[in-house]
Amino acid sequence: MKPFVHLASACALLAVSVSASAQFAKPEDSIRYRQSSLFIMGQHFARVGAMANGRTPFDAKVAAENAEIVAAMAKLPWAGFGPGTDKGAPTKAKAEIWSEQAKFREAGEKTMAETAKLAAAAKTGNLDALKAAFGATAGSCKACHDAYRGQ
Ligand code: ASC
Repeated sequence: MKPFVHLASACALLAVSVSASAQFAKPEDSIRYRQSSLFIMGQHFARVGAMANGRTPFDAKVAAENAEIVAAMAKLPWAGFGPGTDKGAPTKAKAEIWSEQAKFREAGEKTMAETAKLAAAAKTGNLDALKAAFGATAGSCKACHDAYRGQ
């Protein structure tokens, strides 16, 4: 069962990567694509975070809508890190992304998993569940940024 699950998710990831990378005419487009999807993800994640941290009143519907967008956006950036896209436009992406591809892919998969859990938690309407999932998701963002995002 387990190897099959791993294989299935690897295939799913590959399918996303292949179909999305085929759209990119040049490295600059890949870089813009990954930056754009991460930017949109960050904007919606911040709205969830404002509620999780009590800076704005908790509205379960708004939280769920935003978390849903975060989870959808989290699927996209990875296809934008294809071979030869380490330069071509201003980018903070570190060389380790391409020299440690298995580890980078794992970090991406972790973020996709955590954002899926965030969306599920938001759907329950339970603020404590949202707070816990927000913290775990932020941790996965930070781990990847610490390892793979430069200045
Ligand atoms: C955010 C955001 C990130 C993460 C990260 C977590 O809100 O835009 O990139 O949280 O800062 O440490």
